[in-house]
Amino acid sequence: MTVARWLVLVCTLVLSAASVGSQEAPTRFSRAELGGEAVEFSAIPAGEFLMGTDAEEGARIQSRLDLVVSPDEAPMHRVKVSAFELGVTEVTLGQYQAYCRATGKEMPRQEEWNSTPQHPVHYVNWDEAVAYCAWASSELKRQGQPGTIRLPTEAEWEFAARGRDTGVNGRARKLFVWGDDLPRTEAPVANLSDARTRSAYPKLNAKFFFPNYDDGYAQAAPVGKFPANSYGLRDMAGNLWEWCQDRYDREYYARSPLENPRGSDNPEDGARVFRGGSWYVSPTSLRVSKRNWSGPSFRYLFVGFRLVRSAQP
Ligand SMILES: [Ca+2]
Repeated sequence: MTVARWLVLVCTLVLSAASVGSQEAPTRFSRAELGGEAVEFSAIPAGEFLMGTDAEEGARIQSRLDLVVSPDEAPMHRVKVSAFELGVTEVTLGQYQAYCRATGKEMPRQEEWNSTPQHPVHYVNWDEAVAYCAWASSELKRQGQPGTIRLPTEAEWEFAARGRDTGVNGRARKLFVWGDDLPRTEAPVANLSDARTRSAYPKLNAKFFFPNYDDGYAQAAPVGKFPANSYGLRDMAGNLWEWCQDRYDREYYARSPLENPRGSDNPEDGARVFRGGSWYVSPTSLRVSKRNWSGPSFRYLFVGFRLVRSAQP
């Protein structure tokens, strides 16, 4: 065998091994019964990713797509998260009604267009979302099931939303959950503030709309109507903003720990983070790095939540 043929053979074997090694493990799904309502979870493996957006990337995004990147998304930084499970969808009206039936809590008001059991529950504030999680954890315990239920940390949320495009170890990094391009009516990717929303809210400021797009919904959509990301998660972009457990600090990324950051521990940082954009915003706020926040008693028609099941409380 010539040296050249030997080199070709070695290179072929190495590439084959790399190819086998790069095959992704299939996503594992599980279910919990909470108050008689099934909740589906996707297993998110432990991993590392690049969180946030720095000024340089922000300038590129602004010049290419005319989208505004907030300074609180910088610096871009590496984060490691432990494995956890994340709800495949936002918590639905049906699931929240089961909680209210089981506990005697009052159902928050819902808009008439958000009225089926498969719509995501809205008008739930952070305190109420945390109370739901505490009840759900006690349900698991009563059933002899492992783990606790809680809100995702902001880092867990962004890691899961990015899917396998982590931006580290040679992997791609994407602007949106679905990729790098703006949504198109021909292939809807998320429920955001589109031409239908503009018709329904003609007095709203034009900056809230993306009028060249029609995703089929003027307001919130039933959960799971748009394509899943690589972990099988639905509506990580759009539909409703989703509460995270973290206290918001606009400068937190500059001092965030590498492993499992949990947000500010300063009680004076009273606001809590929510993520993901909603049916009420344009693509600027649907970027996967976008941060938003409000006080824990804030409730509105564009905020809901999603559950984590985890061994870590
Ligand atoms: Ca829409």
